[in-house]
Amino acid sequence: MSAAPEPAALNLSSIADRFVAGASIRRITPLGNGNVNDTFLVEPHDSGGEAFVMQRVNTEVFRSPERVMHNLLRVSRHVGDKLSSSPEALQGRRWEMPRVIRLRHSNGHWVEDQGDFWRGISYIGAAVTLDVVESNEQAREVGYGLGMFHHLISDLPADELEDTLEGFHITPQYLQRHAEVLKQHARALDRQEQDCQNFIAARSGSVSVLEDAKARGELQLRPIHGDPKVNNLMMDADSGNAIALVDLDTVKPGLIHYDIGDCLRSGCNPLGEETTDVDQVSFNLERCAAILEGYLSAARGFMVDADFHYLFDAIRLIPFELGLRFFSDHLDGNRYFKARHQRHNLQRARVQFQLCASVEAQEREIRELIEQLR
Ligand code: GN1
Ligand code: MG
Repeated sequence: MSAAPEPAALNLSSIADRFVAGASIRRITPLGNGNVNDTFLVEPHDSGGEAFVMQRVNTEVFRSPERVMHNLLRVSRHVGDKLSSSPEALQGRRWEMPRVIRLRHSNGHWVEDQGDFWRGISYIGAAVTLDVVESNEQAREVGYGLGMFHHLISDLPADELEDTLEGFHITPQYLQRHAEVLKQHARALDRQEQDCQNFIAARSGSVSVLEDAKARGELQLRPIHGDPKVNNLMMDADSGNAIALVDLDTVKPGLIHYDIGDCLRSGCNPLGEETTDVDQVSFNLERCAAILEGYLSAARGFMVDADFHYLFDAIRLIPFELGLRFFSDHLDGNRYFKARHQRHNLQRARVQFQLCASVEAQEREIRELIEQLR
């Protein structure tokens, strides 16, 4: 786990004061449950000001945080311009784009303090997030949210975004790194670890399906979110409508398939990715139908035949890839994903592999569903 100081030991107030006057701050509390960055909500006194989200970016993961900020600013500007010039894109619904907060005493957008990198982002109020999808209506909204986000950034040229996380979602590279971790791993694998290893070995021949399609020019690099799991979607507190996709660190050029696969692996797992009830994990087909319907209601305009052709592969691959990432990190001493106990990342890996197996067992039904929606 990272050697950076625990957030509790940090002087949060003095960092927050760089973004808004300290005297106006009522409290600072941890927000959400991200696996990589540390996130806080900074709330003002009743008398004024707006709440905002303050984050310490994990620079072990994001080696060039200023490039992450470049992407964030670029995407916010693009969507802001697009919404003011063609508001009809929103189909009459509420949509919010997180804004980067400027420092009080300079034109900068971040604070570097004792080797840490901090930034502020506007907080989207009157909204809730879900850790698991509980109904098909919610599933449809989750799909719509990702589709709308993709739609809004679909005309931003991918080459205007930096590659902030090299190798992110490139499954063959994770497999390669895993082989190295395994080689360095000193002790024998226990039963659960060996099951994970066998699961990976049995699928090592099919991990490059999306990268191969990209190399052949069948799939195009586009701007993507990178991490559209369900709890990164904000839903309007009254209507339940999806109104924003947050956590924009991983926005960069990629395949929309990574995003669709990630959204489905998160939204179609009713027990959630943190469950300890691994054997009960399954991929819910109804939720999948609803998410894809919602997605296409906003995104159909830019989808081409090849995009549909590789959808099933993405739905199978992304839970496999995340399981592989968790398992590698488990063997590597939990250095990437924050873990609350020694076997946490192993448990998370087993959940994703079980989900992947459930996708494989329903391949025919999922492919039929995709054909119907096409
Ligand atoms: C990480 O930190 P968080 O929870 O937003 C990870 C995602 C994983 C996710 C699994 C930069 O996201 O790729 O899907 O955990 N983010 C990064 O919960 O690796
Ligand atoms: Mg994230």
